[in-house]
Amino acid sequence: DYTDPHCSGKQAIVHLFEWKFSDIANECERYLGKKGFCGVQTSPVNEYTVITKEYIRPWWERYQPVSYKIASRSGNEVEFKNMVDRCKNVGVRIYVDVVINHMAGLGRTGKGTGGSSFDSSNYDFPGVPFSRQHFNDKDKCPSHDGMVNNYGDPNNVRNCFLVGLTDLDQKQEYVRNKIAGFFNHLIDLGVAGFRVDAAKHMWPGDILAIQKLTKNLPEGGTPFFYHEVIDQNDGAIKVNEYYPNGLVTEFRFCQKIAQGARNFGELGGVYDPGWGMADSDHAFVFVDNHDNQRGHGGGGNRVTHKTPRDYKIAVAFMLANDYGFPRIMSSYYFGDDSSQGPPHNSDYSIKDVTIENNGLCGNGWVCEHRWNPIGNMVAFRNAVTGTTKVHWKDQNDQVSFARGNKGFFAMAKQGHMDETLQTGLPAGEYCDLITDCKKKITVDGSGNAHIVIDNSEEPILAFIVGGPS
Ligand code: AAO
Repeated sequence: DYTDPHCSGKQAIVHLFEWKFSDIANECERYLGKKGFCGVQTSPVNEYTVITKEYIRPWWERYQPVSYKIASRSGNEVEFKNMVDRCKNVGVRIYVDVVINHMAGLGRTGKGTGGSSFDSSNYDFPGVPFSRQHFNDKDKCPSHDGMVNNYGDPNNVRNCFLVGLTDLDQKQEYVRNKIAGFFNHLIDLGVAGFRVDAAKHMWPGDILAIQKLTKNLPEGGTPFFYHEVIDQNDGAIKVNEYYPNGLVTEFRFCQKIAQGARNFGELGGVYDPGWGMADSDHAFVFVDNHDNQRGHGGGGNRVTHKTPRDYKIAVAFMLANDYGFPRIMSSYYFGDDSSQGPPHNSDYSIKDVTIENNGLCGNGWVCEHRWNPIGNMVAFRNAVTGTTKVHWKDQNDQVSFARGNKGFFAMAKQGHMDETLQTGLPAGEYCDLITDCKKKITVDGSGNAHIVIDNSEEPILAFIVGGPS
């Protein structure tokens, strides 16, 4: 079952974009474990190009592999293993972003982050090794220049070069075995699954063949796989082609939740099956990702940390809602420059994530996952697993609903909510998760409660059966 994240039924992961392994391990121990996070998605961990030509050390250099050695700006294999173990000890699993569609871009040459030499224009990657014969030939690619340029043609999307990245041929047994060997190595080190980068640009059957060569986890079961496929109803590739392979990213959710956060009247329709969106059991959902928060990968007009109030609303709603498997984005601050890499020291080593007295992060790290309406909603998502939305109410840019008889959620974009609402929950006194219990809510014998939300930066309220008291 490629859709099982192997985290004891927990329901949300966080992408600690560009974090060092040592900081991820610290975060597992000091925050993520306690808050009930299922796991962490890391940035690519295998050796890649060191880009200093047109830009110095952009974040996207990590998407140009040189070998499958674990050697990145986040750390080496020893540090990686230490992180996996320390996180696992507190119930948090590691999912690795794996870049297997291609190797480095044409024209790049030199030594990678692990010291392996390479020469992309000659398709020479001795660190694997891969050579010319392992890459897609121009005669298989129907575009004139060998580049992906027609999203209406699957042969073009999958056999040509994505933005000049040397495209591996996953039909070959040799290539499949090298990739599966990389996955198996990561499994031996204790990871629980993979985000498959650029899955849209590989044939689903080829990816599945690689998944079948991949070993089970030591505790049993196949690893978790989620596939990056940007399907915004604008090309030939559809998310449902990837259902046999596991979960698939649902980028239309990013569009829908952005509209909903801006106009609550649209929140009821964030899952729109008529628009081709993946069913809940296959959808991997997020408000923004490391690409579209900065205009890459079909981005634009997404809600991000740059508008914190809308962002908290969007992510809290995603977690309260009953659609898909959610990933929370955790970013570093950046300006207009969409290539800007992570906070770094003068030698370009990545800066530590520091934690301030207020529990938020310093040194340039945003740490959205530590914002109360985000981090504390993970407990809500876990508590309401298996229930559906009931008692939905939606008027005047205010929304409220219950999840079965397990949790109640409300938020008010405009004005002040002051209403008696049916919560569907057993009588009792409950703690508001968003204010860390500063607000209490009393549910009476008929399930009603008086709900008050002020017009604040965090106009959200949520409580669960079995929550803190
Ligand atoms: C860098 C340089 C390039 C250089 C290259 C090689 O920027 O100039 O040619 O190196 O030297 C990341 C960066 C890239 C970077 C790359 C390698 O984003 O800028 O290139 O690392 O360093 C497509 C893919 C999707 C991909 C996305 C970025 O389908 O898989 O592009 N995402 C992943 C990663 C990403 C990474 C890679 C893949 C590569 O998450 O970080 O790239 O490993 C359409 C299509 C989408 C397509 C987008 C963007 O979107 O549907 O499939 O994504 O275009 O090309 C409307 C539509 C929307 C459409 C959009 C744009 O919004 O609704 O669907 O217009 O037309």
